[in-house]
Amino acid sequence: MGKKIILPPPFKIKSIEPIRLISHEARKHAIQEAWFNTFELQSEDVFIDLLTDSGTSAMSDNQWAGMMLGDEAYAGSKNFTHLKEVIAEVYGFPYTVPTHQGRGAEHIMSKALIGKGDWIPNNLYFTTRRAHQELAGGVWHDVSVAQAIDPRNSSLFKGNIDTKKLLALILKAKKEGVKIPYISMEACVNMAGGQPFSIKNLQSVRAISKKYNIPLYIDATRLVENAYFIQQREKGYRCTSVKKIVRKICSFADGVTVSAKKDALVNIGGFIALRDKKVFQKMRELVVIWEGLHTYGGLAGRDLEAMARGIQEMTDDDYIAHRVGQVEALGERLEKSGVPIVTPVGGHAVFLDAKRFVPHIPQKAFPAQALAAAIYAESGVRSMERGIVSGQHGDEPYDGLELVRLTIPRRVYTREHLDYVADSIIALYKKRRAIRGLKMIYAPQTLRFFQARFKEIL
Ligand code: PLI
Repeated sequence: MGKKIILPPPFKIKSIEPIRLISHEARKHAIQEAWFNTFELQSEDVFIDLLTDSGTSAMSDNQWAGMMLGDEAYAGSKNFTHLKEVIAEVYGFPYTVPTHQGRGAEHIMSKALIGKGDWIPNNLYFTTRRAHQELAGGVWHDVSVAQAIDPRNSSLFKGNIDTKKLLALILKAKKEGVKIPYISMEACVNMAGGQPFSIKNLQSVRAISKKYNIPLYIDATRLVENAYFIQQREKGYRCTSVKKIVRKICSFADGVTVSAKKDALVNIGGFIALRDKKVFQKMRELVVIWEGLHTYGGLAGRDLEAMARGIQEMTDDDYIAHRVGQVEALGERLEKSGVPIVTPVGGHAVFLDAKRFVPHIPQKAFPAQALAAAIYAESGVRSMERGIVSGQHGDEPYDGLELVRLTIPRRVYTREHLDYVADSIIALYKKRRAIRGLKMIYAPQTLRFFQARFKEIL
């Protein structure tokens, strides 16, 4: 048997942006200046930026060409008409509410649907989605499968909802007279490591949603990656295109909220798409107050056009296979060298398991935060903490995941870039005992990970 031929990216590079690696001394100084929080680093000091896949995609020549066709009319932009048509074709929803990004959509949806004291079942949580549910007076409830927070569990669909937990919550809510305004299901659950749900699970959740007359809204921010995993992993979908799977998933939902900054290959943008005309009317009224008119939602006409074209490009089977393949290849290299990661590798990122990478740092000394800072100082690679700093909420006890996310922007880095990332992390793993824990010296009330400040424990 010959060596497996790895296909190169299904695109070539037309425009470049120079990057540079500053000295080790300068990096150590930069991370101290940033209070050991990678969100506070200056982008110029970063060599390879794996902070996020959000808004960091490289747009295609087709998208840039579309930017020149921006219809900047305040009302009724033709780019919005195009966007609506594309969303109806790809996702299958008749009504679209544009927003400036995902959290704008989450804000409008939460305000439109949630009343004080309502319960919202979620498969784990995403930071901004949960924050908006709670700001609207709702109570977040976790109905994810137990495997979601087990970094070593090899289940293929760790993004599934535990239907028993969901049913129990619905029955409890009925008994206590509490309303459940909708079931919230995230595709490729970010905080679990980018883990997908299966169509089979989605169908069971839909059956429950129908039986109890509770709408189902999907966070479809990374739906294409979820659809790709279904194609590769779920029985019966190997020969179905990703585009068809996306449409099938949406056929089981009442609507979606989307941060178009991920799957949809744009630097800014988001939307809600849905079936219910009455709910749409309500959201349309709200969007005018919080985002902008219902035909631009805080975006320029050119942004709407780039988003419409990105949505058309994102379901290309060759593109998505390469995108997820790049993430998997980085994960494989790290895993082969013994670096502890979350498996199976998710769709958008490789997650390092900080509890095993730096076991000498107790959770109260923020192991994932410390590891993200150490990776930057070692290599100039920027990553993100996804552990107790991002996950702990108020006084709630927290004993869940302690991860560092190496997030791969779409169509931006080559195999050489990712080889450098792997080599640097493998080198750091060999001297991991030298990494020190941190002390938190400042934290904002909500979404503290963005701005929290730390000092090294000497
Ligand atoms: O960053 P926004 O406001 O466009 O989107 C918010 C948002 C909603 N849902 C999910 C699953 C997300 O991952 C998400 C944003 N994620 C960011 C910024 C990330 O770095 O993962």
